[in-house]
Amino acid sequence: MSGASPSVLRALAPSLGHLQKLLAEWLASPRFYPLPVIDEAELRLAVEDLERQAAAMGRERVLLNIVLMGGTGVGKSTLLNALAGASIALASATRPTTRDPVVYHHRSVPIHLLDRPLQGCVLVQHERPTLESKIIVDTPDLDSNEPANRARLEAVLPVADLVVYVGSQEKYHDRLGWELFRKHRPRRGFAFVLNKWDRCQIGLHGGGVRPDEDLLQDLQREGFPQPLLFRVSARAWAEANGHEPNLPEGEQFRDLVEWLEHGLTQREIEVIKARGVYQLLAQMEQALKRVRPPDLSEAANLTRQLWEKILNEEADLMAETLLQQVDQHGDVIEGHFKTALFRRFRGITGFVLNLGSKLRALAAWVQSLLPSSWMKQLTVSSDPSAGWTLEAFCRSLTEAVAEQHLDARSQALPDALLVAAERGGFPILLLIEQVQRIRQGDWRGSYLAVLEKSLREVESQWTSPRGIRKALLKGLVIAGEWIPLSVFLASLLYVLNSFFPIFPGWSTQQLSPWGALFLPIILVLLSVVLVYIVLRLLLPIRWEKIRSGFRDHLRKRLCEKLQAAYAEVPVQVAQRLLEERRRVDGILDEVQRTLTWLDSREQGRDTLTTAALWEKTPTR
Ligand SMILES: Nc1nc2c(ncn2[C@@H]2O[C@H](COP(=O)(O)OP(=O)(O)O)[C@@H](O)[C@H]2O)c(=O)[nH]1
Ligand SMILES: [Mg+2]
Repeated sequence: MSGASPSVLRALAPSLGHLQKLLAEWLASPRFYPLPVIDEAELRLAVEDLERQAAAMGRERVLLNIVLMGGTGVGKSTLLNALAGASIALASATRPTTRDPVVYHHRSVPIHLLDRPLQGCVLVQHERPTLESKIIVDTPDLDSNEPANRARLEAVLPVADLVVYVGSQEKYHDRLGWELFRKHRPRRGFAFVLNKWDRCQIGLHGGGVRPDEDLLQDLQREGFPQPLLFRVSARAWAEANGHEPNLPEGEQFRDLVEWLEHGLTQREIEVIKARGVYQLLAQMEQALKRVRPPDLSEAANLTRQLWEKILNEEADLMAETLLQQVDQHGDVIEGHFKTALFRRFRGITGFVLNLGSKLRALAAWVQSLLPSSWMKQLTVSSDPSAGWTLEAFCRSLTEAVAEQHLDARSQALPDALLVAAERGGFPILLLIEQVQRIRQGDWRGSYLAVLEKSLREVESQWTSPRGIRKALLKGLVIAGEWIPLSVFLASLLYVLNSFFPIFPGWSTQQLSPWGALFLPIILVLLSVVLVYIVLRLLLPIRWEKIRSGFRDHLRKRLCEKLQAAYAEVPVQVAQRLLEERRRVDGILDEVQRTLTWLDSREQGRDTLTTAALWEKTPTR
């Protein structure tokens, strides 16, 4: 990274603006894949940063924010006063004090061009042309007992392009300061001031560890092989009043001023800005990679397979449970099927076969007319035509089974599915909500529908059969219509012939009047009984026979219900994640394109400045 020219920065502005928009839109849109709080906070900060940088880079003059940061009493304010050559920042031995950051800037910089967090600070203007594009900020102590001070510092740090970390002989590696340094160094350049150099001298002659060397070693360990470090006696300069102060050996305030005024050329400023943007983008790249939803297509397929197996087994078990309950009412179902079958018959056979149910309907009607006290004495039959409906029958069955078994099973099923998902490598956190919602569905209603539908399916199989059974039934229906009628007509003729011989050749016995009356009836009934016997023999309706077909239907329907509810969930979730992943990839591509472009512009050359101000460990 080096040699960023204004044209580079200006060319960067639209890309940053575009990225900011993409990122902000994505953060504002509803997301299925959860974003860790820390990453979300980082990306939100990045949005602000991008907006700020895009605006700053689009301008004619690029400004550099230099923020003095350090523990309480190290002499930051004294240093700013020394730099300003006047007492502009309150420096004192008594603390803690609440104070606003002091912003030292050139007169030509209008307030609205200062970054927003700086606009509300104490603003001190100067007319030094060598500091025209540099804004120096004295901040409240980072280890202040006053939370408000810390908050003020935290508000200013994000807009720092360059941090001057100020320490003193007794305080240059305190925990809080070092933490802040570590937090911000990937994003900002760092220079170091070891203040109160006059005091350090005392230690030097005592033969102890030199604080400057100790600090340099610490910084080397942190990845700064050649940090920019100034040994300074700020108080001496602040109190000098234009006179030459009495300075300890190796004091470097002049070097610090020289660097600030002349070392940080416009070109250097731009390098630092470009580097800052580069670091911002590199961090965004890392954050986006972290929050990129995973591709779970394979895990979803595997999980679906595992689920299908579980759902099949579950359907089998549920079907068996329902079947056991239905078994207890096999006779009712037989009766219902028979009634339905009998309805196919017409003529005399139809009349006789359906007589039973007609009588029962009549009985039920009469019953409904009787006072209720009487009703109790008359047993209410579970018969298919007197107020009995398949729906009500199924409902009471379902409710009984649900209470005993099915409810518990439907509650436990999702847990089994989630365990299997884990085995399939699918993060269950992504499934819990969906699965929970399905679990809370109206499962009793589903079981009822399945039971009723299955019963109706077998009913139609048995009462409207196909193939050879269809032909048989058709034959029987025809036989049932014509045989009794023919028998009736034949017996009528026979009876008539016995009284008035119409056919002289047909020898008939003399019939008694009773015989003449009953013979046709008996013969007709016998023929109906015959049809009925043949019907029972050829198309028997017995629960044991109905049962296995019914079980198959039940299994199939239950399986369909369970599969429809659950099986697709992993794949759907994976698909959703893929869509979100594509969106993140879109932003990531944009970030990487910009980084590559910056790389190509900078041709990987480090200037002395960036080598010193930035840690060595590459962030990308
Ligand atoms: N001996 C010595 N004392 C200093 C020096 N610079 C600042 N001080 C004193 O350190 C105390 C804290 O200074 P101040 O600027 O308020 O520190 P801040 O909290 O970092 O802003 C004051 O009493 C200063 O006079 C220095 O170079 N040498
Ligand atoms: Mg101060």
